[in-house]
Amino acid sequence: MTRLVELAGLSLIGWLAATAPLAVAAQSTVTVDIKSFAFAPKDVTVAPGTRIVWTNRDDTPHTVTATDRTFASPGLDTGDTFEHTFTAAGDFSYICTVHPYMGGVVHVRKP
Ligand SMILES: [Cu+2]
Repeated sequence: MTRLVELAGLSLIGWLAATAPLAVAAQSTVTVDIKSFAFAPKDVTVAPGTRIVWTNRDDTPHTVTATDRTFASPGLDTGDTFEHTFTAAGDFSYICTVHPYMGGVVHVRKP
């Protein structure tokens, strides 16, 4: 009988392990590199709730600054990252304030 309870306990743990990651996997992450004075990729299309992580791969400081200022990074040195989670659908353009010719767009679309 004890053996049966142990087996039941193990299967419950297995069930929790199998289902718990699904519950926390709702937020996905997309990465954008900042390199050679450009955002790569320049355009990304994501679902609402997606987190975007930008990483500066240049030896020059850059920023990630929304043109409507809804998000704005500090100056990012080499290897620094900035992240923003997009909750609402829409098109969100951004630039680097140090080099305003550097631009990118995040398209947030419901799947
Ligand atoms: Cu820049």
